[in-house]
Amino acid sequence: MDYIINIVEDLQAGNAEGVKTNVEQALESGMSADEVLQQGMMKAMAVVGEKFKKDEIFVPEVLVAARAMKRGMKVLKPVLVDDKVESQGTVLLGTVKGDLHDIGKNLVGMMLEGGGFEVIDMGVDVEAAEFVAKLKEEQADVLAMSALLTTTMPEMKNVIDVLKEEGLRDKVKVIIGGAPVTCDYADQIEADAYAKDAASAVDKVKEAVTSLK
Ligand code: B12
Repeated sequence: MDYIINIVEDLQAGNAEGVKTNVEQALESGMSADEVLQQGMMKAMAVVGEKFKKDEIFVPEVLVAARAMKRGMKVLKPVLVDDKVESQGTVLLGTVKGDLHDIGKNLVGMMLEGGGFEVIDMGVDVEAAEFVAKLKEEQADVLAMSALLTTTMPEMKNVIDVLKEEGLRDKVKVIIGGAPVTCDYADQIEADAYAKDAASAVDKVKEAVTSLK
């Protein structure tokens, strides 16, 4: 359990090497990747979010915490992603235009890969036209968009509108997520699905792909 306490503390302090070492040791001690993620890294990031909200810490501190989170995720990735699974379909993933948050998106990508999907990650700040061009090129089954800012959520609707204009809307399933996004919002903008976290994203994407076949 000490490893978890250390992960929570090191992540908040932005100690990437400490997070890496403790994640490795926690896994070696027999803890599951999910326990390390939920009880350690996600818990610490939630505290960072709260402190940021209350102006107790600022962007530089959040950035180093985010870097430490990514370092820990790098250790977890091979455990979460089993590359022996046969491909279940292709998912195009990205954070929408104007938004630079990618930790949650990356986690969703990892879990989808772990669930057997081929994931094409377009990164952050992705323009609608870029999503559309890539969709045409790759003929992906699912478009998964992330937004962490209330100001960038409307960009998800914009992407869906562009898909409609391009005649692509019925060829791809759209799933959306991110902290401010809700199921109601997904209905409102006519997305096909919403998931609140990376684990449920895998189930939702599986359902979506099945309904395409
Ligand atoms: C880390 C962080 C940053 C880092 C991002 C680093 C990075 N590489 O991602 C930095 C410092 C760069 C940053 C910048 C900013 N941030 Co910021 N940030 C955060 C913070 C603290 C944590 C986000 C995070 O990584 N959480 C951990 C991950 C694992 O959770 P998650 O992203 O929610 O993802 C999960 C689910 O949402 C879901 N999910 C996510 N994406 C998807 C996609 C799909 C398809 C699906 C199905 C599911 C899904 O699954 C994930 C895993 O379970 C949040 C606080 C919070 N409570 O969210 C603020 C927060 C999002 N930021 C905020 C703000 C205001 C900003 C800035 C505007 C600050 C500023 N003044 O400059 C800038 C904007 C920059 C930009 N243009 O994007 C606000 C947003 C307020 C709002 N309502 O819009 C928040 C909520 C903080 C706050 N309470 O004020 N930020």
